[in-house]
Amino acid sequence: MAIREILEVPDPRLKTVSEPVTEFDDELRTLVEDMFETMYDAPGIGLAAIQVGVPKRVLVIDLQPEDPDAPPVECEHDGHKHTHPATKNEPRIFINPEILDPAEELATYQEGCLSVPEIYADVDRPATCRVRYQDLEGNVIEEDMEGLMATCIQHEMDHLEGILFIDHLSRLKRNMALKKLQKLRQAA
Ligand code: GNR
Ligand code: NI
Repeated sequence: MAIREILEVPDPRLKTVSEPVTEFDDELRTLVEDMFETMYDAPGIGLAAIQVGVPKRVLVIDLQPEDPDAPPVECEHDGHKHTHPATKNEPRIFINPEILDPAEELATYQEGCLSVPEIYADVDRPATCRVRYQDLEGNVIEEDMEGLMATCIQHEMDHLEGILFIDHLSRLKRNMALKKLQKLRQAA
């Protein structure tokens, strides 16, 4: 496993339209492992392969990343005392995902993106949707999404088309966001 470098704006590779996965092989499994490690390290709740420079239609999501600062929970069973992390990870893998039946109703979330660090803005997206995707073995699965999961998967699917959340903002707001990012970088 390895943490990979996350591409940031204005890297032109972030505008790539990613290619479908055709081989469900070791290379894919290594990519997915590295994406989780990179996402948890960042930390973020989702990551698209293009964010680590790989133009393949692969997403990972975990809405409940383990909080490294949370105090561990002590528990006792079978006569043994032990500690475990306070939150449980829920890693999800989506290969070749497609959105079906996006709701007309919109939901607004304040979004951020590991490729647009330290910038946050409200984005409206369909509140619910159905997603058809493949798992690591290539099995096709359909699932209904709502809440933060619906928003997050739509944000990640945009990356597969070379679209960033700031592309959903007005030109004025997008330019303000990019200027702010430039300033933050100069200060660093
Ligand atoms: O970590 C992330 N948080 C987030 C918050 C609201 C909506 C979408 C996201 S995804 C983002 C990680 C990322 O950049 N994924 O592409
Ligand atoms: Ni993102």
